[in-house]
Amino acid sequence: MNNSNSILDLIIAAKKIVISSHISPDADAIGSEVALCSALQQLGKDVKIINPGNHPANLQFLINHFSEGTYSYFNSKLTEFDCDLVIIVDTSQRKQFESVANFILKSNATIICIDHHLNPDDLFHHQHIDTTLPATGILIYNLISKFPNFKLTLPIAESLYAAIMTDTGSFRFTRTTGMVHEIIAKLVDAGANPSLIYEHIYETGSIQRLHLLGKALQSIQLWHNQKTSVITITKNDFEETKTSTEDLDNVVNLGFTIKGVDVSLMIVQLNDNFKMSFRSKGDFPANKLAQHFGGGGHLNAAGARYKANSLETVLNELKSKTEELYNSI
Ligand SMILES: [Mn+2]
Repeated sequence: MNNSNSILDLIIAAKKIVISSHISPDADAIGSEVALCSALQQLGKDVKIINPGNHPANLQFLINHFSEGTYSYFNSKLTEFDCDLVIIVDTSQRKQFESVANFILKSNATIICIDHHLNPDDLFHHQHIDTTLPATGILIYNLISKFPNFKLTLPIAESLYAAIMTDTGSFRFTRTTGMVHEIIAKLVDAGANPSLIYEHIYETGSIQRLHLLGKALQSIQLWHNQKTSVITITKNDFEETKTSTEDLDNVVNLGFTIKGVDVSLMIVQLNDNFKMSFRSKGDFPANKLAQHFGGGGHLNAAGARYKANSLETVLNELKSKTEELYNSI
C-alpha cells in the first residue's frame, strides 16, 4: 500500500515505535530518522532508533540532543524486539538492513517503509515511496507536518536540512525543485543554519581523507571519448592512508568536474567484494548499469556490491556494459 494517510493513522495509533535505516547511513538516513524520532517524541510515543551499523563522525551533531538509549546500533544481544511499529527510512532493500530485518520479521510489529528509491523489496506491510523526490527528508517533512500540534523544533529543522542538502548535492541535482526550496525556507526560518550545517558535514574532514582523495584523483581514467570518468580505490589505498570507505562520501561526483564527463563511476575494493558507485547526467541509466552488477538505484545515481576475482575483471566488464548502455540511449 502506498498511502501516507494510512501511515499517519498507524503512527498515531502506535505506542512503541522503532526507526531504522540502511548500513553506512548518510545524512538523509540519519536526518530522516532524527526528525521522525523527535516528532514522535512530541506525540508522547516511546520511540527508539536502532540502526544496522555505525554512522560517520560528521553526522554525530544530529543525534547529540537525544538522551541515552534513544539512538543505538543493532547487536546480537538484543533478544526482544519490543515495539508495535517499525519504520524503515531511506531504503526499501532488505539487504541494506539485513540484521535488523531478520529480527523484526520474527516480531509481530507492523513494518512501514518511507523511501525515495526504486524497486522496493516485498517485506513491508505499508510503504510510502516517492521516487520523484530527491531525499527521504522531504517525505518525512510532509508526514510529520501532519502530526497533531507538530512543532518544527531546531533539531528537526537541522536534521531535515542536512538530509535534503546532502541528497540534492547541495541543491544542484536535477530533482531540486521549487517545492524543495520552499521546504528548505521553512527549515531555515525555524533556525537551521546553512553555513554551520555545511561546515559540520563537509568541512570537518581529516588529513587522511585528503590523502585518500589524492589517490582517488590520481586513479582517474577516462573512457568512451572522455565521457566516462572512472575512479578506483584499492584495499592498499585504505591501508596506506589509514582510512575507510566512510571517507569516500561524495568522491564519485568528482569525475563531473572534468569537462564533457557525463558518467562518473567509482570502484572500491573491499575485503570480499567491490563496492560500485555510479552517477550520470541526462539519459544515461546508472540504475541499469547497477542492475547488471546486482545492485539498483535511480536513473542518475545507483550502486552495487559485486564479487569478482580481480579489479581488472570488474573494470573490463564495467567498460563494456557502460559502452553498451551508451549505445542504447
Ligand atoms: Mn536518500
